Amino acid sequence: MGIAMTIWDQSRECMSRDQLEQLQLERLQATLNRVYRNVSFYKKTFDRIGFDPEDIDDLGALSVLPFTSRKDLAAAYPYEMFAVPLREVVRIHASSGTLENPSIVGYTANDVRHWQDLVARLLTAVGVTRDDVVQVAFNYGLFTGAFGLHYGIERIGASVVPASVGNTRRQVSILKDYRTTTLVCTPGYALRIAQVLERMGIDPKTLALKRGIFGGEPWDEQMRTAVEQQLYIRVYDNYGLSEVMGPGVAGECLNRQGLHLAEDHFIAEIVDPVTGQILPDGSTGELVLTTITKEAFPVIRFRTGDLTSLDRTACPCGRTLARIAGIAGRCDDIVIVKGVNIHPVEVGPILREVTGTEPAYQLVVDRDDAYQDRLGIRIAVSEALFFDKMEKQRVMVDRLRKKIRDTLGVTPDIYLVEAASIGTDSETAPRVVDKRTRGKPGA
Ligand code: DLL
Repeated sequence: MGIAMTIWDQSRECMSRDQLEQLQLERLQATLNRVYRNVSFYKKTFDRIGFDPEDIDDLGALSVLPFTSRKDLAAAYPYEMFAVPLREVVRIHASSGTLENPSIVGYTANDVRHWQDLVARLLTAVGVTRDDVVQVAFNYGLFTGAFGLHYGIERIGASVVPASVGNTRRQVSILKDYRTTTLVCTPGYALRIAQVLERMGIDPKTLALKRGIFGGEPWDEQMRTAVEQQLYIRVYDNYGLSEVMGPGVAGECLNRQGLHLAEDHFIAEIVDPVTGQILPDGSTGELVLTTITKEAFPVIRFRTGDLTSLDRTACPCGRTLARIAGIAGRCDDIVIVKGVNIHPVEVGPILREVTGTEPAYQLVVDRDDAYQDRLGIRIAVSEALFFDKMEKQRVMVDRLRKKIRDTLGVTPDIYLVEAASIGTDSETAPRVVDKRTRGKPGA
């Protein structure tokens, strides 16, 4: 197979740095003008610092602009950040968080076309062609993962099987009977599928499955090895986030030495999460992304909260696009459990609703032996709450577990603990203890 067949868009993915930077500058200028004219948040921000989008004549000037945070997006709920009228929006998604005001994101017809192309790139980069049968085991819904990958798969002419999530035995039957060659889901769910496959007594060597393309949650080399060994496949990492687009932002090629970032659509910076200072290539810091082609939902210097580093050296695959290292963790307090982004502060109101008081609490996230995420919630017992009547206590714990499952989408283990073990109040105790390993895939 020649190189041309493994690169979806050679004219873009293999540009020289000079050409790429020229394209980035033109697109950045257009984007800054668009947001200044159409998004009041950016008009105010630019006016405040006396920035005129007409003045920008080199990429370095981007660094004078303030960051955009998730808080800014939440404050713009639902549509204030949109840069086009709703009648031009053809698709709406939301971040998988369940915060009261999640980020609602929109796409114009052009945005959707670009999205399909960027997903087609990352699929092609790991060898997917029209001969493949690709099973998408992401939740079809507001989450960008399923629909984002789905249309990219169709774009390259492969057969997409929109299996969605849940009912893992059925998932396994589809894998076997439909002769799936490529599995697309979170790494955690792939391991769950492997577990069920074994329980059903199916030998993975008898399947047509060749590769897995996983993303949407943090994982590490250990998980990659585990799933490769259990399913007899090659596994690739891909990264994205709804605020910026969804999947398609970055993905590994066959070399698996970092994830190629679609720099012709997004400008990446790595900053010190505390000071906001730009860090040199190779240093690990917070990834900051600016969209330069998005029409409906452009973001300028968006702080992703994800820790990684940038590598602009040439990749043996021939692509010139910079690579980010596999995500090493997050630098804010969002925690991703089973692919669901949880803001720890969301748990407080649920506890209040069910118990009538506001106990101190702490989230403890871990992985079991089969690499399945577990969410534990440690709640401080007090006189007012969880008095000594065992029966009442049990009923309350059950109600809490159900309420949290219904609200957050993840069923927690509830532990009642001495207040002292998590600090006397929730202000002083860390809200999240993440015990999962934080290795980086591809690092
Ligand atoms: O998870 C988009 C996506 C879906 C990407 C499917 C890839 C595959 P959100 O729900 O907005 O969107 O969550 C985005 O998930 O900021 C990261 O913290 C985390 N994340 C996504 N991909 C990876 C990855 C989608 N490959 C948030 N490795 C991001 C580590 C990831 N973390």
